[in-house]
Amino acid sequence: MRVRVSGRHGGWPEVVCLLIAVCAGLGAGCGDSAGPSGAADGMIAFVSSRDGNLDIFSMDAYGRFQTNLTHDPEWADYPDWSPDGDRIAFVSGRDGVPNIYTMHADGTHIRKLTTGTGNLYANPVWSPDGTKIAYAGGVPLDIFVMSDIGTGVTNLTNTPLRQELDPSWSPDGLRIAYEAGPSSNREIYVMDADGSNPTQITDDPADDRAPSWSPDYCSILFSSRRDGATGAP
Ligand SMILES: [Ca+2]
Ligand SMILES: [Ca+2]
Repeated sequence: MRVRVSGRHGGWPEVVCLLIAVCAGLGAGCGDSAGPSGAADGMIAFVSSRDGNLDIFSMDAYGRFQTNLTHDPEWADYPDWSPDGDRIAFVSGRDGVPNIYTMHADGTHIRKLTTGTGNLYANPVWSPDGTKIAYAGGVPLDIFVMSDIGTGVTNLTNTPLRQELDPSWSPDGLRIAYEAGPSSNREIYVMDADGSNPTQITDDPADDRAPSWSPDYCSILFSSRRDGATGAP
């Protein structure tokens, strides 16, 4: 059985996790709380194949009330709660090809946000103010952001020869961390939320992936194979 646990800003990876202090350019915001994180009612979204294919489930923090929210013959993956806990963004192949959708937290009111006809989509993540969704898409993957949820799509990275994925919003919504590079040696980058000033912040021959900002805006957690761990986030 495959299970992917996701809070509001993506799952904590299951390989070696490292914390790096992101000192450059953080300014006075470091240490300020961004307010509540995670779903407003403390629920957890996760992905499981227990019902025969990948579906998105929810449960409370004690593992109770486990509920299949998608119930579709096609797969669903990459759940991410909206900051107010009312909606979940996710990727699904329910229309034959991958696209990004939202649904209410009880699995109802499914809305298709993208109209891809064969593109890859992954990692939709809500901005802290709930007005935008960043995601990875295209071939090779770039980081995109859609404003007004479903419109105004902008390619933030636009690198035709390099893969970017796993975007993570800083708690103040001003920056996005992500991973980039070949599949065998990705590095962690940070850019402004409009795609400007991309800055590489790891430099290691091992694979570095899946960045996630600390709530106090001072550190970024990421997974790495640099200490010999195996597995993939
Ligand atoms: Ca790219
Ligand atoms: Ca690396």
